Amino acid sequence: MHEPSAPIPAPLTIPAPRPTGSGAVDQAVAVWSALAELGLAEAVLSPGSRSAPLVYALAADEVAGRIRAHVRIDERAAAFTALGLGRLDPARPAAVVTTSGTATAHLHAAVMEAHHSRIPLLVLTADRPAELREVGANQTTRQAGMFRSLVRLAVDLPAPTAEAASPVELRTAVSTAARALAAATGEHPGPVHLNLSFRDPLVPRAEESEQPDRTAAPERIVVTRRVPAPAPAPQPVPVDSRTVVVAGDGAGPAAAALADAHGLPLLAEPSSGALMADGLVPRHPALLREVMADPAHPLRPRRAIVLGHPTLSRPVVGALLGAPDVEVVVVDPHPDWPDVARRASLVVPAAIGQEIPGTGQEAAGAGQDAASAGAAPAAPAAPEIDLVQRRAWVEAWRTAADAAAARLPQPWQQRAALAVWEASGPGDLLVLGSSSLVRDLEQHAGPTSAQVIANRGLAGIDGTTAMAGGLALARAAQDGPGERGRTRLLVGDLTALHDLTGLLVGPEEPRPELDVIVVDDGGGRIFSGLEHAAAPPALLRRFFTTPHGADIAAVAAGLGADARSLEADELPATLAEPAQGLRVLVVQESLSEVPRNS
Ligand SMILES: Cc1ncc(C[n+]2csc(CCOP(=O)(O)OP(=O)(O)O)c2C)c(N)n1
Repeated sequence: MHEPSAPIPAPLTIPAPRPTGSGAVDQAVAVWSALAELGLAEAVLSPGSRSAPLVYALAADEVAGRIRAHVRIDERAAAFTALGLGRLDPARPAAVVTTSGTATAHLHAAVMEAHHSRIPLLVLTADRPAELREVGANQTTRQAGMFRSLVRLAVDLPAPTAEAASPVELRTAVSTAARALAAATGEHPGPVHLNLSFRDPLVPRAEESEQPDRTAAPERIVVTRRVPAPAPAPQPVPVDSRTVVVAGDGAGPAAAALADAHGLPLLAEPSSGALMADGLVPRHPALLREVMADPAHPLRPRRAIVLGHPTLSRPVVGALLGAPDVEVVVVDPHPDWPDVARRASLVVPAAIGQEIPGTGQEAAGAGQDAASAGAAPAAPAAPEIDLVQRRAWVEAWRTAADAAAARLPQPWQQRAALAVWEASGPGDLLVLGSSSLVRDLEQHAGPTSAQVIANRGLAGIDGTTAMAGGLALARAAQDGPGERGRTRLLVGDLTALHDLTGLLVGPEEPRPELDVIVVDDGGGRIFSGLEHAAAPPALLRRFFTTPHGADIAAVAAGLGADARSLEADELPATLAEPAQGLRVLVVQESLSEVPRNS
């Protein structure tokens, strides 16, 4: 028999909502009450009529003050804001609420990112009742189930009775909301979709005098609380002196712990959450390219243990994890583990390293080989002390990585990215956009104690500013005053322009404390470094680089941000200034040479 490991939680109930004269509002009150009871504390709403019951319900006595509301005009910005708001605490996702029709389509990108990044997200879309579907009713489309396999749960909840939701309708809504939250935060975290049909009236109608006796104890509705399964038990993974640990996006401290327990080199992405490891090999991609191009290279690994979601560099994802002589082991508790080269021989939900005996000598040999090639001083060979040999190997990796990185060009954009990286320390949160800057940091940045987050689920350039705003708002709500550092977002100019509505935070809304640093080089630099670099220059420029000629600081200021343009050399000093509110710093190489649309 198993001993119970945790106290049994007490049953959870909410009061049945007081009748409002609108079944839709009654049901919305019940849904919010249940979600609040289960820990949901943030909701992002976009304006619309069909979703009005969810707005009125937020102000109802049963809910008021328990869920913080944020309003965004653009549903895509709303959804990415919710993604950021729910990202720091996997047990407390945020909700996004829209009206019916095309509004729902704008949620799609955030739902995709939430699916691939495994971020809990509650999507609540309002819809018309069955009698108004497929008959040409205004703003009515086939939105039930529209996110298909991207969501962990999709429910098309029928509309409650017009004037008052019945007990079974309320119980159904509450139980569905609880099930949705459990699915979003369960063993495979991600987005869920509740399509809520509302029948007129959509506004509360009851006069105070018509309310039932407010002193009577209301009937209570049970709220299902699902206790999540315990974290999976670690399974042994083979480790030897030629093993490296790869920490992709979101790998977390487990990657650092595994590497350090065995003295292994750790090849970590900036948003891995593992950059504190002793075995970290900063600036590894250029070296890894050399290592994997040479089957006899003294640093060549024979095994890679992968945690998180690696996507950034071809030397890691293609050359290392695709090499026929490298055994790939993946550590991932979810059914959609990453294995791009389809070479993983073992997948475990959590790992504990198990040394393969008899390979200790080779680590010392590798360290000495690399050192004699001018890469690292050899540690004294001490075969009986395995960790000493391993340290020599890690040192050899580090020294060779620095040497390979030093041979690369250092464009001004990269220096700007490093200035932002270096300005971020303990307590700070750095959000990285997709594209070249995150790769610059993977190639050139050192360790950091700042928290680093990026949308690497699908690496979109959409919604990044809104997502960072959500993160900043969540941090402000979590921490006591004065305890948190700054939240910064580092993006390219196309990424910034793509999500301008992410800057649109109305004057009555909670305002994110956020620095948006835009490295404006007049288009997408990334394409010049890919195979398209060989394209005819005019074609590369117009169809890939995509010059825009926009004055981003002026646009951002027009949207209400405290925005300014500055030259790259001014960035370190500007970042060191005490900052407040939503700032946009548009960094250019030289302010006098920026082409503008007239
Ligand atoms: C929504 C979306 N559209 C298109 C892309 C393809 N894409 C990847 S990077 C990029 C250019 C980004 O340019 P910028 O933000 O200026 O960054 P830079 O490359 O200059 O660092 C584009 C269009 C994408 N990732 N996501």
